Amino acid sequence: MEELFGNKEGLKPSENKALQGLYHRRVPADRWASPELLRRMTELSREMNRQVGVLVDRLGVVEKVIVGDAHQLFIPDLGRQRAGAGRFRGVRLVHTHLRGEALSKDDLTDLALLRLDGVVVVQAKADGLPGGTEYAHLLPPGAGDIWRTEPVDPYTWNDDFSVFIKDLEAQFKPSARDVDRRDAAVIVSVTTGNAQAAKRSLEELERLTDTAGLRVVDRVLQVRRELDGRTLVGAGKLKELVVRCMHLGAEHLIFDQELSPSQLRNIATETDLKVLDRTQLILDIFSQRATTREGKLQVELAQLRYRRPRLAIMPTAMSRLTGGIGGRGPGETKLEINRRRADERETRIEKQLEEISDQRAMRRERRKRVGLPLVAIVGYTNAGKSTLLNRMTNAAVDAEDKLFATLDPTSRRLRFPEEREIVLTDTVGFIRKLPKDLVHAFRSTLDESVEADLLLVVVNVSDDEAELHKATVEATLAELGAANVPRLIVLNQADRTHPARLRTLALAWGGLAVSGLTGEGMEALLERIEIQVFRGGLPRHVHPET
Ligand SMILES: Nc1nc2c(ncn2[C@@H]2O[C@H](COP(=O)(O)OP(=O)(O)OP(=O)(O)O)[C@@H](O)[C@H]2O)c(=O)[nH]1
Ligand SMILES: [Mg+2]
Repeated sequence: MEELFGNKEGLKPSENKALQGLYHRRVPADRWASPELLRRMTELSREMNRQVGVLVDRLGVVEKVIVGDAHQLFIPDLGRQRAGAGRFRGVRLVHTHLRGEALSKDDLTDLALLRLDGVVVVQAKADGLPGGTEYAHLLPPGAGDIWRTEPVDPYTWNDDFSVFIKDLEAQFKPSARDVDRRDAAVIVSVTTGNAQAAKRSLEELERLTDTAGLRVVDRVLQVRRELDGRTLVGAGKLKELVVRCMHLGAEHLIFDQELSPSQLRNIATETDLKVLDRTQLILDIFSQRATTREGKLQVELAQLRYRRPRLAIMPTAMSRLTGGIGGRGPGETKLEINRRRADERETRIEKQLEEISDQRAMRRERRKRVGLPLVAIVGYTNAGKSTLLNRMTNAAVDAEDKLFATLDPTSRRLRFPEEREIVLTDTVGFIRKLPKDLVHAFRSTLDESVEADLLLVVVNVSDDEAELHKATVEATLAELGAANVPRLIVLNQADRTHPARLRTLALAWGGLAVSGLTGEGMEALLERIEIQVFRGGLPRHVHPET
């Protein structure tokens, strides 16, 4: 016996059996529905005073029979089975209405959110025969509207369904001109505040998405008076987003705001898309880029912590919620484990990280004993920290126009006249809304900056957002407990900054203008470092050699 779906409460055994009988009906593959099927459905519907529906697949087979009450019908969970990005579900819903209602908002929502091939509604007349009939389907990109409805005569309706659906899907397919084969993503920001700031942050999210290996195909910014507690964006917007993703062949929906565990769950289950937030994206980038054992452990720890509350709320669907991007990264396979194992793993990593951190501290001690002051290069991601290290020490650290190019800090010795030396360390960049767990997971790496004798705070002053970047860096340093470490502001990328702006900022911040790329200002910078470290009183940790 095939299973019946929906609201089965109060169904008599005979009614149950009659409904089961619908599983034996077949629709010709090239028809939306057959007059016989429609008639049987309206008949049953009228007898039971309930809506009756069937999901029909592309071969014309009745996949599911659903029963509702007099007013509505709930479609059961259809799982994630779809032919692919930008494709439809492969089933259409055919169902009855009892009170002459036209296609309802619910029907159209199902159409969009479930990506049904189409929805057919047929009125069950008082005598049990089919009355007014209508169908609806989603519209391809550029049609101006999300969907279209069309009335038909249930007795003579002979539109070719298989041709129709093939055409429609072809119009939904991302164009073949697209040579970029990376997975497509739609990025979204919802704000109750300043739209301009949100837009900038969204632009940054686009760069992050790109770094993570996804292709941004659309950006959506919604300004709302209030955030929606359930799904962050409103219900209408969410529906639009799903259709947008379908039009563009995007499987990923990425939010600039951190989603609460329940928001993540709600959006993921309602849209059937891979849902990520900024935090998860950053974690994903980190997991792709970490190379040292320490870096990998740190990322895994942060991922475990991010996932824990989400694991609790949705224990069975973890891979779907937090599979990240293609499930890459060091910790990825281990993340499928259950919660208890996750806790154990977390404790183990914390211990291992402690050991590594101790070794690091010992190395620092040793350096201090031999009298080597430590200078750390800190700053917003992509500010030019690694370029500066390379320029100053002839190192060959990877420097590129990418967010988070550096994850594992590199240290180099730098000689000054009179046999004096410092150790110069490159560090992980900071970013706005940097997840707290990540900051803490990277504690041991970032301790390099906390314990430094001098911080070179590198700011890319050619960026419109330089002020915000600097403030973000200061805030993160304070969070790390490095608020009181002496610092030198480095106004980097001077070569492509307007001189007037350069002067204003240099005055305001008391910093030095340089270019890591051209080397301009380098001598002055070295001199300032020398003065601060060797002449402006002894470095914090260096004891006089008597
Ligand atoms: N024009 C110009 N470009 C620069 C300068 N300094 C760095 N860049 C460029 O900016 C980009 C980022 O430089 P990186 O040195 O990788 O920046 P970073 O701060 O180490 O970045 P992360 O490690 O990703 O946080 C690269 O494309 C550099 O070539 C500069 O002074 N002038
Ligand atoms: Mg770098």
